Amino acid sequence: MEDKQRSILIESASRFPPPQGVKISYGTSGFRADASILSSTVFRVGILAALRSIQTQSVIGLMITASHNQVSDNGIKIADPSGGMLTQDWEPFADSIANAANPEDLVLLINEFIKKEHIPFGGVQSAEIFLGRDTRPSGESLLEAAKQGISSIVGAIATDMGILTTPQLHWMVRSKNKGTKVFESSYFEQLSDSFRCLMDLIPREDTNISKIVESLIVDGANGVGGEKLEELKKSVKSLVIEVRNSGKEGEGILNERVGADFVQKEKFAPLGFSEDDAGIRCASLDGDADRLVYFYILPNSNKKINLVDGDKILSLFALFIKQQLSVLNKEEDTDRPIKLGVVQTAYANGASTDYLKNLGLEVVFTPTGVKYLHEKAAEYDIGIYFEANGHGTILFSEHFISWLERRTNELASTFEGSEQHKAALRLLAISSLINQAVGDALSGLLLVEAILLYNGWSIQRWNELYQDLPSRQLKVKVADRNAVTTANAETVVVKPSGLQEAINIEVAKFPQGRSFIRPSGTEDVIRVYAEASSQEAADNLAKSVAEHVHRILG
Ligand code: G16
Repeated sequence: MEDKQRSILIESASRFPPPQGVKISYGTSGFRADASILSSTVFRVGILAALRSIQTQSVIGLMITASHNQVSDNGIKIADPSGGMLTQDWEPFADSIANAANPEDLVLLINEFIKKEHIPFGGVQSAEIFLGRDTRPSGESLLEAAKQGISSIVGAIATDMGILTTPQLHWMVRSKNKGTKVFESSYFEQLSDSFRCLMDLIPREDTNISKIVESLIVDGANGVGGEKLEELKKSVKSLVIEVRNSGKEGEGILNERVGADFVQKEKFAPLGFSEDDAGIRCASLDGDADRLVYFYILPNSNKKINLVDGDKILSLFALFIKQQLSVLNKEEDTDRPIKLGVVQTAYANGASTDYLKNLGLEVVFTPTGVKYLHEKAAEYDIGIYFEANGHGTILFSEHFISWLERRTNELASTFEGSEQHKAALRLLAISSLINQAVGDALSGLLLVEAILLYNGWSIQRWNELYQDLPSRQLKVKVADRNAVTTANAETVVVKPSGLQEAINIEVAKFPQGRSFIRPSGTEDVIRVYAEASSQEAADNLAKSVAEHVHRILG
């Protein structure tokens, strides 16, 4: 490293000293902690992003957000050139620089990494990083720290894209690197145009549209998603959407008893909803709008809900795509069978997995975190992945899209307007509507709405696809959550010894019992999941497993 570069780094890093006595770890989707201790981490991630941009000769994205966490937390997510999460190979480097004790150690680590990764560093170099942030009050100063980190690498520039949802920033990075438009207006245009295209392909005479055109109520978690949905609404006039908890001044606090995480974990209506909304189709976004769940309030239930979670969204998408493929895929049309696969995690309700397998689909499991699911889904022509918490999307391989485009053109010239032609057009519209960079609550919501309209289904009918096994999730605060290691897509505890045996004994007591634990990568807790044949049994199983966690981990 040249002297000039070294001294810029030393000087700027000295303005962002790391917090004393705290180890910061790269978690499920980047760094996350109380905002007050994050400036040095965010500054250093700015450096990492510049190096990644130099190495890949592409734009990298940095999003300042703590997603579903409480408002006093913040964090940073990194978008790789494809728009997906940072490659896992770079995570150890992220960890090590975040924890370097002083500027000299930091420079040493950077130097070693540049050599190890053969990054063409020094001389004439350029890097560009897109920055975005959600609506957290700490976002502005952390964004400034990221800018300082970026500008401490010679030739690197930061482009502030403003207040965005996380998926919008990932979409912009992907678009920029593909050479297409990156404006926020282009994002809204792509979503609304492809939604309209899907709507035009609905066989109107068959649908009972009136049943579901009644308004959809969306809980915006008092975050950035509510504001952006208001914007999107303007160009999808065929949907009647009422946004609550939209983040407007005085409406409530970000993620506090609102949002997808709250609704999914508590199975309870968010603030701002009442018994008067019973039976109406409702949806909930999380704090940075990369998760989506649906629900409806049960009448006279004190705001209890029926949750229509990520597993049911996955099932709706998988069923629809499978139907379109079977209309389209006459044997003679393809040179090889189209590979459609779905990816879930251990949190997927057992009933959803059975349902998907009964549809004849290949179902595979990965650990929690979209970075794992996304990677797996990319192995298919069409890979659909969803976590039960509502984070997921659909990936279409380039090979499949080229085939589909060719096929659509052939059908347009021979069988224009045929069911086969329409199925091809629908699949193309989905590939453009769904955000293929990362799970996106807004694009997911439009696809759900389009499919419900196509099927003429109410939310209640959708919910009847299968009946969830009762489940319960708990959080346990322990002395050191990193003392737990797991295997087999997080279904088995490897360490500490004795814990898995204790879980097995509990599970055996309950018919259809299943339970696992894992350290959260976004909060300082151990998560406990339990499933059983009745709600009471699932609650009891979760409680007894949580007690073992507490007993063994302190
Ligand atoms: C992030 C990840 C998700 C993961 C969630 C919870 O979501 O992107 O894949 O499911 O954290 O992770 P954990 O259980 O490790 O806390 P988000 O929406 O919070 O960014």
